[in-house]
Amino acid sequence: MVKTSLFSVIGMTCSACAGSVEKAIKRLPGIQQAVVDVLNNRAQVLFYPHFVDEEKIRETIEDVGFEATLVM
Ligand code: 9UX
Repeated sequence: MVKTSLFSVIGMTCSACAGSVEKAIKRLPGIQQAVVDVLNNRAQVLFYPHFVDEEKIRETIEDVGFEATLVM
């Protein structure tokens, strides 16, 4: 079963920022899709909970250099 989570991502100033966040998320196991919206400071992620969880995704976004919080 795929789960969908929405994160707030603060600090992205260009589309390359969004691209690097997307790329980092997609490198994790269990990610089906990641869409990062620089204009709205959001990342929507579809993932398989058996392989990865929200906190791991959140930490991965932070590792790229942005402040991430789980919205829903
Ligand atoms: Mo370009 Mo976005 O260095 O921070 S990737 S502005």
